[in-house]
Amino acid sequence: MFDKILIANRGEIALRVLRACKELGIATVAVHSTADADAMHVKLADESVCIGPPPARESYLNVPALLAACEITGAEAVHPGYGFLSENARFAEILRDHGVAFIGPSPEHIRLMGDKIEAKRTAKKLGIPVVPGSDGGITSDQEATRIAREIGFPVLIKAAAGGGGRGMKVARNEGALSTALSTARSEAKAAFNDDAVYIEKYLGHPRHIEIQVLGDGRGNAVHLGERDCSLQRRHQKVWEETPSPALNAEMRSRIGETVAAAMRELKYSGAGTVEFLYEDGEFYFIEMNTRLQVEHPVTEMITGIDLVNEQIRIAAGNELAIRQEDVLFEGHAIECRVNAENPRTFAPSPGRISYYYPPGGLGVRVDSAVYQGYSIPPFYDSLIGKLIVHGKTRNECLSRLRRALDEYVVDGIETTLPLFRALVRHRDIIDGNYDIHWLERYLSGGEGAE
Ligand code: MV4
Repeated sequence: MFDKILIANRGEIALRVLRACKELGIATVAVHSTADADAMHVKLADESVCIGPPPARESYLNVPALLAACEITGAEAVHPGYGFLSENARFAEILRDHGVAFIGPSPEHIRLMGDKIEAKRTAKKLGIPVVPGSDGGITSDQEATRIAREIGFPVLIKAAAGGGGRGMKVARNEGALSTALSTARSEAKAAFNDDAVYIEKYLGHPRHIEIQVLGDGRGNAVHLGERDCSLQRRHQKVWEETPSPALNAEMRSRIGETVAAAMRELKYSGAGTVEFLYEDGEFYFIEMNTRLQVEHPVTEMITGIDLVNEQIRIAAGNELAIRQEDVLFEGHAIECRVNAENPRTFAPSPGRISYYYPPGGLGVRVDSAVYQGYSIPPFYDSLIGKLIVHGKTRNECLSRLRRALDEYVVDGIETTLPLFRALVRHRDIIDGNYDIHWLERYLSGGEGAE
């Protein structure tokens, strides 16, 4: 096992990793920008290193500075958290070349899944159901037309280097196809310096359901069930829950087992998430994320498995200790992402937290790195805390969430707490009756928050 881990991140996820390290008896190194000198992850770590000025490009994404921090402190491994360098294959490779372990999958698997065309081709080959569409990149208007006629309109043009919703164009009919294709191509070139695009059947009203996996790189892998992340705004998830209100135990184990078998064949190492669109009873693979995700706590709440602890043990070379039959799903969990934003306009609201009182009690977990008197810097994402609630049933979970949201006080800045207080009382949410478009429709409908 490692003696010392460097955490190449900030905020609540840096704290999440710190906590796992402490429980494993591993010393921790925090890194921070000059804007984060007062951050909680710096206070709680055994050691800290300032790695640069506020812009992430010059600090949290500064690979030479991170390597130097490893060298100075003698850290044997790096946990990247999510975002920043967590899915950067080159970073994982550079660490390997410097004899530092990357707590995540191999550079090869990160690279493979980073190319959405290759990822889809791999998924299909491994027996995972995919969205009907082109088998690879589209090279001409004629090819696009042929495939679009085959699968039927509307179709969606996606960038190979995209993901997370960037660089997508819908074509509703044959007349719109050529323009959609060239627009998608030039946007992809501008955004990712890669104009490769592919084409898919456009699904009109899906849910976003993702499967959590753990693999040890030796052909052992398990799935930890699904998360329903359909409630999102502009490709930012807002609310995640497990189990999905749309699935039963049999559907869960069917898709879960399909994904786990694929990960065994891939010899996947570490934590990963396989994303699907789910519509009319069918799953369609869209992407795989080769990192720990923001919403991982809901999976932890219903399985009792510490995902970060498992990531660290796997990166240290240990065989997966969990067998599929040992994974039990108990109760229901919901996560609300509380942002420092106006709850109607979503304009960022950085500044000083004058009063802070997080909720507590049975089944309530708050993953946050803020504290009373802390000033949220304007340079990074606006997530200030994740409220995660567990209950025996979905209804118990919702009642507990209503109670916890009413207890939560954050003064001095605007937060999205009022939005959640409204959502948790909305009939469609109570009924679990929502798809990927529900929240944006709700927000534009003028129902407003509160
Ligand atoms: C789609 C789709 C409909 N049909 N693919 C957006 C993010 C990226 N991961 C994939 N995305 C979508 N892919 C087909 N064939 C609709 C979306 C989509 C979406 C997906 C998940 C969660 C929220 C979304 C919001 C808008 C569009």
